[in-house]
Amino acid sequence: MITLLTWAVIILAIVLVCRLMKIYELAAELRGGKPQWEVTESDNRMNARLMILFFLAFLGFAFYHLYVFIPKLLPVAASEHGAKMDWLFNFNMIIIGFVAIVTNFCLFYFAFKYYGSKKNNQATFFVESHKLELIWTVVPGIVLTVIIFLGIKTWSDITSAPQGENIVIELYAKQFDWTARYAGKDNILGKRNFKKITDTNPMGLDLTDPKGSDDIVARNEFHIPKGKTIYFKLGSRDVIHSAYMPHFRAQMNCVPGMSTELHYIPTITTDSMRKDPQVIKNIAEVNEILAKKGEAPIEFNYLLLCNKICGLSHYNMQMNIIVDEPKDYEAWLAKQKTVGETMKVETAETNSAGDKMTAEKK
Ligand SMILES: [Cu+2]
Repeated sequence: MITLLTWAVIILAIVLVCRLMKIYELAAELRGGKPQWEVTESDNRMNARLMILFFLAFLGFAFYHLYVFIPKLLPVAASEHGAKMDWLFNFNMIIIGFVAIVTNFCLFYFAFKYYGSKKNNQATFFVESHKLELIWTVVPGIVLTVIIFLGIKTWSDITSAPQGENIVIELYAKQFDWTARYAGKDNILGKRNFKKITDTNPMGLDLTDPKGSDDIVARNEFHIPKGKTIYFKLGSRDVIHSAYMPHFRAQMNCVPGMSTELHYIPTITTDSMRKDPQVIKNIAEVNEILAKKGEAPIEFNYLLLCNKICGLSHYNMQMNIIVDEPKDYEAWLAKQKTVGETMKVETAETNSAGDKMTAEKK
């Protein structure tokens, strides 16, 4: 409410200043000053100086925000290809930034230099210059080709099937949560079929598929080992979701009825990332805000988020990713139950519940 009132006051103040200026001009005209429509050389000079002032203010504003917000961006990339993506991003931003500054400087500087004046400072006029046209076509052409080539190469490295040993994990999305399924000892995921979806089998796992019995299903959080290739297969049960793992610079759509994939090699464990100075600082800032709200503090975690607006609880569709040292990962994995084991327990439970009901009916 206070924000709304503040904006209302600012807008009213601007309207008031405009009306006062109008009254001032009309009064000046009545006193025999210059008519409103007449633009003098000093008006032009004033506007020319304002052009330069605007350019400098704009530049200052932009750099100030870069200075304030860059430290709040994501910490260092936690995957091998993430470092390449960051390099590519910075490379693009430097080119875009350089071109934006140069073109804006020219725009405002020429408006300043050639302001309307009786002095002879007219710009040179020429109809065409093939040489100039060639330069401004060929140079951007070459730069864009380099950018696109590097982008396509990095993209295909990430999305093509990985070379050598890897750990297959399926990320299964539904409104509104994630399930991770490890392919188990055989590293092959068992089949799933939407017709087999039930309350106890929300992924629709095909329990008759022998390849699926060693699969491991993880909810709430999933672990991956540092330094190993993780080969993600992505699926969705209902609408399009998008698996977004910002710390690893990875994102891919999850589309119902088809399987998409991507892979990466994690390079920093969760424990080491928690010791990163930028992470410590940013988490401290978040915890300060939480403390003011009377909420419990949080710890840094890598996240799997949904990055496709998929419905009402989309904002809350997330899962923690824990990057372990390989031996800790093996220890965690050894403690997990396979689909064969859990489904047997659940089937037994359902059967015994069913028996109970039949018994009660009798
Ligand atoms: Cu979503």
